[in-house]
Amino acid sequence: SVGPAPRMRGVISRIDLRGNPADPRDSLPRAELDIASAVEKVRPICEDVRHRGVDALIELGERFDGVRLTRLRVPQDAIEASLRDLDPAVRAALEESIRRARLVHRDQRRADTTTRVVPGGTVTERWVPVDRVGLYVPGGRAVYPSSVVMNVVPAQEAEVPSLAVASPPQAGFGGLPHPTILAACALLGVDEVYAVGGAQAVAMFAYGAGECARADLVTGPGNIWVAAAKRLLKGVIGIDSEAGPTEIAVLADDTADPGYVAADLISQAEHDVVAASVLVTPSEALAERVEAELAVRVPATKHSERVAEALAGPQSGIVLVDDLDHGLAVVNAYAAEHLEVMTADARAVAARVRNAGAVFVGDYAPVSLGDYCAGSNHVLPTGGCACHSSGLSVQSFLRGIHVVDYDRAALAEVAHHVVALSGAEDLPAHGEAVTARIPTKEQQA
Ligand code: HSO
Ligand code: ZN
Repeated sequence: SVGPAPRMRGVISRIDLRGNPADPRDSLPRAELDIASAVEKVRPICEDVRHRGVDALIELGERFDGVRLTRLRVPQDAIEASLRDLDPAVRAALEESIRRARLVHRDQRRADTTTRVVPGGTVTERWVPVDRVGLYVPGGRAVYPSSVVMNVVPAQEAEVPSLAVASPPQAGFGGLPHPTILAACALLGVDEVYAVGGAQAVAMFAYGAGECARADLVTGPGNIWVAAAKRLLKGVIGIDSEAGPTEIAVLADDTADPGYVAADLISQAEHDVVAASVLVTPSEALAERVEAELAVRVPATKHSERVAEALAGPQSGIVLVDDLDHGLAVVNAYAAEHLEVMTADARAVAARVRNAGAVFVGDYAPVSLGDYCAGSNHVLPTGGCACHSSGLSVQSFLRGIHVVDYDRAALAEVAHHVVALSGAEDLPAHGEAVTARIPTKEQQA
């Protein structure tokens, strides 16, 4: 990095970009994840699943999850039992989360469009769901029934006809995936669930194995091995994104409540020691007050060690900027997975954000609302990918098929242009496919 050296004061470092007109990209904190070398490690695993199918999956489950299964598919009665045993408050919350996500995702469905290019010549873009999707749900420290909701709801609203979930077997639960994962599947009406985790789950969906037919697309978060398998098998199977560690950026001025800012920075740091929490502010006074809040709140939170490590890491920091315009340039360069805007006239400032997975406007839209119950999706581009990619949506499960429908007169009208372009590209047989139908004047003579 060519930027100013970060200074550590207390729980989080400070990066002073004031009076620094250079491209902020070079000075912003961001961890690098070495997926490329993980790809080499998962390659033999994926090959093994490809060639030996279920036998390989059973051996890999024993090796990586410490459970030797006789059947990978979770029996229907185990899925139903998990729902019966689910805490009623959690059940009610999941139901509300599902209801809100359905409202939002249903509205995302695109209508087919038909364009009449000329009389007798139309192009229709028809949106068709993929035939089958595999949804990966992690099961280590991160047991997130909310992620089941965020993956399954858009797939269902896209009307994907066949949908399966894979989640690692848990030794503590008789080799089944975590019961809250199974309960979320039950609430969503998902009955095809496999106790398979990690890179091998991605390979199972890509190649098919035993009862699990191959899928066209795999979505869902995961650790570095899952990300590596997605990168390796992309092409064999479609993927959503590689989903790196969670990030929150907050753009705030001196009108922001430092307690809210600190709580939100901590909330995403709670995910992982490599999670990123970044505050961008033109206000040194706010920076100081947020640091003071962090000093009180970090030791008091349940996962304080993990949070402290994430906040102290090189991927987190408080970035001081000249003014809000500079702040916007910085957050746009950073392209955070989640961006909160807590400034005067937050809505107008948020409207100027160009790069972010999701934007949270004002004091009452913390990221954790979006994680669970806003109706928005929480599977979002990380690692700066928000400058070219979107979060998961109904669109992620659809393909646009162009349907070209021209009658003879419409083809005849444009025939000479096709012939001219085919000649220019030295592909005369392209033109001949047209003149076979519509003889040229010379052919007619
Ligand atoms: N913030 C995470 C999603 C999540 N949070 C799941 C809690 N549970 C990545 O967007
Ligand atoms: Zn979260």
